[in-house]
Amino acid sequence: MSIESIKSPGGGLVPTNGGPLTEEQIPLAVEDVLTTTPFVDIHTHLYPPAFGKLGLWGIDELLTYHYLEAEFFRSSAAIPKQYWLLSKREQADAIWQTLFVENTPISEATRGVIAVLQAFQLPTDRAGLAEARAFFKAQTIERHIERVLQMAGVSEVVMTNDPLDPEESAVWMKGIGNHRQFRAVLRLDRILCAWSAHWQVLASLGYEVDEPASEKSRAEVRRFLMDWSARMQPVYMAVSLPDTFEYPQETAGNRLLRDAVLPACRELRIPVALMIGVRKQVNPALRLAGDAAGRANLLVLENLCREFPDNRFLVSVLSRENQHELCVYARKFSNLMPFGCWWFMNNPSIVEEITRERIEMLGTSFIPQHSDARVLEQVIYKWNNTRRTLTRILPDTYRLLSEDGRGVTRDDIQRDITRLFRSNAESWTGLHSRGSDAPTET
Ligand code: FIX
Ligand code: ZN
Repeated sequence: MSIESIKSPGGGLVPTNGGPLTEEQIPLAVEDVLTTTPFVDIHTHLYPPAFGKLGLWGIDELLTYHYLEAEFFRSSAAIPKQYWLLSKREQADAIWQTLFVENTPISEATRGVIAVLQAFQLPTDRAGLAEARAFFKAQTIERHIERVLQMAGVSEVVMTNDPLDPEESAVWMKGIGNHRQFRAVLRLDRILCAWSAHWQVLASLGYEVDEPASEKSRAEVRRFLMDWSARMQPVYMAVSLPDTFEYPQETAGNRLLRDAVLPACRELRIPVALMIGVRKQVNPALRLAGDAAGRANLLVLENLCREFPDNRFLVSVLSRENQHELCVYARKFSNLMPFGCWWFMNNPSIVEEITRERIEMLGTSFIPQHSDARVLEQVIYKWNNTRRTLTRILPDTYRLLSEDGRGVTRDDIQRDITRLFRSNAESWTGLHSRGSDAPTET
């Protein structure tokens, strides 16, 4: 006996017999498919247990997230210098007091902490953090990671791995097993954006490099990238670039991009992610919270996509003013894949604007979102926000398609959501490449 319909999370009945859905059934089916389809999180700053303290989790880390630190300094008389002298626990207490007790937590980032507490059935309106701290203290990280990713509806997260970060590279050099839910990325900001400050690290590791990034150097950097790729099996390489980034332009960074990074990516058949538009440390006193955004000249994309047709470029832009241009360039170059609503774009009202525009201009040929989570439990609220936004956008889109004369089935919706939140990322990156014989760390 075939099941004609299923109950959606909202309680309504959704036909599963492949027939066109009614206007009432479309939102139920969308909600059901969004809830039951595990997503791939293509950009995070999360780590599996093998990386120890590099992996941030728990209430004190959630509260001292740099998004909240930026908001804290706006609503308290605290001086950054004094704040940095406090312990992590004291910093978290100060932020909770200012943003959650003395003020209403209505910003995206403060609401996020409330949503996480709610998800673990912890009180959200206490004066102190004792219960929350006791709860997180009682968790074992392996089990907690599995549970949190399940709560977020995420099957795999992609990390951000800097081979020149002394703490992180020491872990990789020790040799760690693969974790089935964490995939690596070779993050190259130090090499491509600050070569003059970092080339000597490669030299000290035995690579014959020099400051001007000569031809020999570029070959040696390529060797460095291949060595680290063998160690990490990255699913892509990545770099964040300033709003002033230009290509072509005779810089050491551009020479290394052109002659080391792009050839290595072609050889490994993986894309490079360009995250464009950051203005680093406009207020250094705020440390990580001190970065800002600027409008970039996206002519760089035209030049790179045209000059390197055999390379694939995953692109995210930080400025709202660059979003439409990015969509237009994606229509011109099939080796360009827009991904995510990055950082200051990751606010529901802006995510909605960007995603509606992308659907209208690119159909399902883009990757709508990544969490950029720095603290494990953030994936819960960041993906909940995304699912909520898509629960608003997609029914509108399908209603318009129906009105225009083509019925929508549950299978159509499943195919589209799978493509947006899984298969675009899987087919574009090396996410599929790690063979089943690779040792897994359970
Ligand atoms: O460059 C990046 O990967 C950015 O996402 C981070 O540097 C930034 O600090 C961040 O956490 C944004 O959400
Ligand atoms: Zn990031």
